[in-house]
Amino acid sequence: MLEKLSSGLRSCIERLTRTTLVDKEVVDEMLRDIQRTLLSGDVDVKLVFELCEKIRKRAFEQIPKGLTRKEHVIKILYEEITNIMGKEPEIGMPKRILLVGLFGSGKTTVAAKLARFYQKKGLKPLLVCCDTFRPAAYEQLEQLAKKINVPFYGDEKIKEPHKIINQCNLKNYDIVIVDSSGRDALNNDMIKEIKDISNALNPDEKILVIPADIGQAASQQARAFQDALNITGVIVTKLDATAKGGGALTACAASGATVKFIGTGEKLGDLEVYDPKRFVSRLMGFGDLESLLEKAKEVVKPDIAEKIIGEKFDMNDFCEQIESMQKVGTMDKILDMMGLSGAKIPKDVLGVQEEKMKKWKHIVNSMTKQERSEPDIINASRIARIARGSGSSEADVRELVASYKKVRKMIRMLKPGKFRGLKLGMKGFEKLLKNFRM
Ligand SMILES: Nc1nc2c(ncn2[C@@H]2O[C@H](COP(=O)(O)OP(=O)(O)O)[C@@H](O)[C@H]2O)c(=O)[nH]1
Ligand SMILES: [Mg+2]
Repeated sequence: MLEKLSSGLRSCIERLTRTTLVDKEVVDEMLRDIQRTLLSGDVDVKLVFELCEKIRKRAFEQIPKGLTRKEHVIKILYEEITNIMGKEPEIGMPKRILLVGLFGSGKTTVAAKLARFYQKKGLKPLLVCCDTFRPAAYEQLEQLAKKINVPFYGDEKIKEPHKIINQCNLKNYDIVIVDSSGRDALNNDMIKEIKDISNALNPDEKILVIPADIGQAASQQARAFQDALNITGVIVTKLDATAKGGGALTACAASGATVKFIGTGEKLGDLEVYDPKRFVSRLMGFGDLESLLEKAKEVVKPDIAEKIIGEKFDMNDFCEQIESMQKVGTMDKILDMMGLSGAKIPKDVLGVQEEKMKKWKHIVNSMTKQERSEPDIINASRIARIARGSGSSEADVRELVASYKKVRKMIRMLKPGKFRGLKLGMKGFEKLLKNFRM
């Protein structure tokens, strides 16, 4: 996600960490890099210059006790960038959410993602289709609802969306999420339609859905919807698919709108509560380690990663790890959160399916204790035995062993200075995952 912005910021920090003396010249050079990086990510020019001025001023203020100048500069860089990324939202437990936005912004997808999000919190959501404008809008939401096993309501015969709300029994649900029709632009027709729905629904949240690829134009769009419809927040979607995401997020913040969630992929699990601090620390490659930032000192210390990550990596670790990954998301996302997104993971390992996982579990169960802790001893005759014992084919066993070796190799290659010698054991991995569960 936002690879260019991220790699730009990371290389700034890396260069800074390599410098022995942080003087005015070094800071100026860093700021030039930051400017270039942010501007290429479609962040507003004025915002970028203001940011750099602030950093320049603060860089040579009195350094807090216990920090070096270098650590201090990294810390303010993080703080100021977090600042322009907006405020931490309040998510709460709204009872009725109305989603609005232009064509193709991702409303319908977000409706289903939100339903899944609240469902995971143990609530009973209802999805309602009030998009009477686009053909097949009804089926699209109905299918998504089915996928996540959430009740759905809609009526294809009704052409005035607010009447759908009037007809629908909203009472039996903890949270009602309403999808509405888009337009090419916010026009009077759309405003009236949304006001009518809003009067019928009386939503706690009126959320504007904005696709990240519009970049800094998000600011104008957010303002227009705020003025016309009093929206309570924004969801920025498609952050995975554009380099302009930083522009969109900073533009929303600049317009005064609060970004509540971000959409980071097409799958229904690809929705995150937007937390600017966490977001920026990920971009900057600090991983999601808040504590790490309380004392900027630790930013450049590698032992955090080592501390949270255990000692060994055998077949047991591998299986548990893949299982946990499936609960949380794909491994590239997890590595991204850890600030290790540079690591190349074999594609076939990323997409291990549940079915295969089950099979692999049987296979691992048929291994001896020694085979599990020292997978290198698994030779052809052992493969044949394991296949027989687990009721799978030799090819399956070989595939599992090969995948394990690929991941192990990847982990061993993770040694860009700060993560040297790092081995991903299950204990550390789980500790890490806990941080990311909502
Ligand atoms: N890559 C990516 N695609 C998304 C995301 N959210 C939605 N989409 C895609 O964007 C397209 C339009 O989404 P849809 O929900 O139908 O938009 P709507 O017209 O506002 O209801 C669909 O192809 C979605 O799969 C996202 O976060 N990332
Ligand atoms: Mg739609």
